[in-house]
Amino acid sequence: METNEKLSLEVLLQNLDQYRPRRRGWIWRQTAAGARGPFHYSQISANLAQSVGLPAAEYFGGIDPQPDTVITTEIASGRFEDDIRRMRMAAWHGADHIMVIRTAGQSHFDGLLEGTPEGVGGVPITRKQLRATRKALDAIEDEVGRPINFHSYISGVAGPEMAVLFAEEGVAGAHQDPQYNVLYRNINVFRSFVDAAVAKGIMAAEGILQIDGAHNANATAREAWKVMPELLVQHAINCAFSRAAGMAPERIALSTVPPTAPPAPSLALDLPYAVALRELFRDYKFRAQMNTRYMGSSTREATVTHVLNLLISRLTAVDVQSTITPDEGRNVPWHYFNIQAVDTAKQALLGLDGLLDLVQIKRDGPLGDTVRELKERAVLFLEEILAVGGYAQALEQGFFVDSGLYPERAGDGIARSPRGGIGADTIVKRDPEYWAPVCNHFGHNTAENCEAIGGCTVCEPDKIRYIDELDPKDNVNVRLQTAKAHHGTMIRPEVEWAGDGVVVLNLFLPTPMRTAEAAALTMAKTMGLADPQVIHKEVMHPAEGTYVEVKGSFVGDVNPEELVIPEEPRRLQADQIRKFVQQRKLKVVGATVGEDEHSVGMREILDIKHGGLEGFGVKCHYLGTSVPIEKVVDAALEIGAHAILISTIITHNDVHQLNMSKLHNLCLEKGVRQRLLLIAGGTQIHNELARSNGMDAGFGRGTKGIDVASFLVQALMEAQAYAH
Ligand code: Z97
Repeated sequence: METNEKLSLEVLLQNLDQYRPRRRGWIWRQTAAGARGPFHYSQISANLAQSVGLPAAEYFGGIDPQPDTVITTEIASGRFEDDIRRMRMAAWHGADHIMVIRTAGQSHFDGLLEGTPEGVGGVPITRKQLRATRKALDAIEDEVGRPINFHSYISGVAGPEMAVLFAEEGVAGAHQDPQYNVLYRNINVFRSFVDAAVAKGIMAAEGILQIDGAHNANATAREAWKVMPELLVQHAINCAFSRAAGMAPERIALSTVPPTAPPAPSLALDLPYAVALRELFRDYKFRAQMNTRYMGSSTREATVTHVLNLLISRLTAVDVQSTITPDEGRNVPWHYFNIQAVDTAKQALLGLDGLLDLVQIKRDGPLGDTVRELKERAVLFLEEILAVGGYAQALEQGFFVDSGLYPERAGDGIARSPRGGIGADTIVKRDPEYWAPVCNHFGHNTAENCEAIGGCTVCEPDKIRYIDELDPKDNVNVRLQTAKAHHGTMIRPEVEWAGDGVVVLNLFLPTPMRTAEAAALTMAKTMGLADPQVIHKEVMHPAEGTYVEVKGSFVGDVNPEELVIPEEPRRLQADQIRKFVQQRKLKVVGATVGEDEHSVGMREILDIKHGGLEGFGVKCHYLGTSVPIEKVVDAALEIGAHAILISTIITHNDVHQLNMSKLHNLCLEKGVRQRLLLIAGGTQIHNELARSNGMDAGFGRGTKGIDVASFLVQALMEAQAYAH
């Protein structure tokens, strides 16, 4: 795959029947503490071969250190052909754990599907979709030079089949927790645990990392900060059950979540919880996810919560850092929010590098007391489960997802009958003659391994029957054709699917909220956006105004062939400029010329404070405003300047053009034009205009000191090369 070429879906979809995953099982990052640019880091891993660094990296020589923690992105557009492009962007920003959530609950499917149907609720997990995605990830990991863990969910009554499919197709991580099925998907409790044993046995054999589902209690409970004892209990149940099914502790990751978020005093509640959890489950891995329960539609607020959660990750332990997107609270996550959330994690983890070498968690005082109390509450909870007769009875009595702080009960828990639910009464006793279809099957198998059946599909992938598509109308080829017919090579904005046209407007409207909302929608329609919807609003003041975000679809297209793209000015690196300036001892003279009293523009370009030429070491002689052209040239000659910078704002009767020409001609007359670079600036100036009036360059609105400095250095370098 070429860096400057788009991923080709056509190539990707070819010969999928012959595709085999290049490896199986989960891969961790290796800590590689050391220097990156001017700094030393203690919690980083190897650099990527190619990547996109944080925006501020430009001040530090373009470094892009990678934290030691695996970083997750959750992709959920519902169309794998679009997800794949997003994965590539995420990997370049530092994600190496790609979780694909289906927009339809996968557990609502009672069996495995083939092909890539979209149906009503998004593409379900299918072999074709897994293969195409894993194949794309192979190419992406070659590009970034780091293994990428591909992840999905093993849930529902087809869980065991899904586990086999994942093993066959090289899926490296999966959510698996029988409690999830029971509580949130109303699957019969016995069926769920039997299925889980089978799925976990296969996951264990393949080295697939498991993430549990405890965090869902926090995401669901009414007063979610009170479920802390229960979260500990849910983790304990899944860990113990997983160990019994043959999983190694280093392949079991607890899905941890700080239970609350500001305006709650979150650290005081979340940090003791995190400490208690890590102490109780020392042998296990931690997948840290941000709090999603108290997330609304403000991306700013969600990002702050995420960063506070990242602080807890660095204060305790984290092996996998999740990055829920900051728009999770209001819609299906969008491309750029996935990437921004990965950057938020990378940025905060790097910023907090070595935190525990600097500060210590204070055990005596409120933290230690709460840690002890939480553990006691959790142990009492487990004892009560035993006292009422076991898990099924506790479930029936609504012990779980109750919003009381245990042992209090609010009576709002999820109650499930052990005799009810999906798949009730479907468990049959295994025949003494049972032959398991695949190796590492949980429980009794007449054959020791698959040799007796001539190899299973996990060991002999050629035995897999690959079905490309089942539905001639609902499949990826049709979707790609439709997208192409609609958009071809035209450019359209997108946030989720190719050519969806979705854009967001940010508006401040000086009216109360209700009026602002209606006005924003009218404005979006006037701008030509289809289906406008208000996706976020915030009162700035009840009377003075409201901030509104509106999404809508841009229905036009832009033809890239017809675009007039101005030549990109070449900007040099600040260090490169500084070095050259120092060697050549660059001097310039600057003035606002003619009868022009404007001074701000020229001074911004010269002064050190806002990144002007002085900051690069250029000696600047500023002559003031309304300076005659003759005086500017004389001053330049007197100090031996390399360049003259004139500023001209007033354009009445084309005086700006006259002044530029005058400067050029005077330098010619004096025979010094060759040794002086002439530069003009001002709001009405642009490069072509300046050059047509004898200048070497012209700079207009938005110019920064570095633009002028880059030009100066490049022009002098070229002159030097020419002279040689
Ligand atoms: C997370 N942001 O990263 P279905 N099993 C478990 C789960 O937690 C889930 C599923 C299966 C979240 C991801 C919530 N978790 C979303 C233990 C879902 C998948 O089979 O599609 O219904 O659910 O944990």
